[in-house]
Amino acid sequence: MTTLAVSRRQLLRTVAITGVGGVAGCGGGSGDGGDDSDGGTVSAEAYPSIDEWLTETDIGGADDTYDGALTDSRDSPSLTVDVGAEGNNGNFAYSPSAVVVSTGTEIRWNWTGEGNPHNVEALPEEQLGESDYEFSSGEAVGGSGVKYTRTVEETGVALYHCEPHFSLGMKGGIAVG
Ligand SMILES: [Cu+2]
Repeated sequence: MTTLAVSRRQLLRTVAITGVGGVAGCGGGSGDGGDDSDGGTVSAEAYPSIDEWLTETDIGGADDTYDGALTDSRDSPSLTVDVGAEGNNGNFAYSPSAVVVSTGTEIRWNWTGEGNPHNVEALPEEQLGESDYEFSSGEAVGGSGVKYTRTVEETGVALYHCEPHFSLGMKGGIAVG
């Protein structure tokens, strides 16, 4: 019997088209929330390159908002990442900074307007060489309402950072698939 892994993806696509959906709450995430529906976390043990990226201090700083777990967003057709979230001694963090999504997910980086100009850059050759994705939002810009969107189609890992605040630990990691 042939098993096609396509159906789940198609389902996600369908959801993406029909559901504009509410923005997921971005509340602190520090609690031990009772619901175990969606939006749980996954141990970073399965994603060592992300764990290394967010904790090492040889290339940029360590992200102090990272606690060894990835936000599980695999059931969502899109993911919003705040750019300029609280962390790293100011508003120098992405939130969530570590996340796992399914292929076909639209990632929406959304500037909060806090913490000076930011950008989003994945530069595999200048990072740890482990990012399967390369992308850039361009030069750092300030203000709120700035958006950068990218759909991740292939299985892999994206390691990215904010150029001006790299040394402060403004880094992110997305596991796809
Ligand atoms: Cu920044």
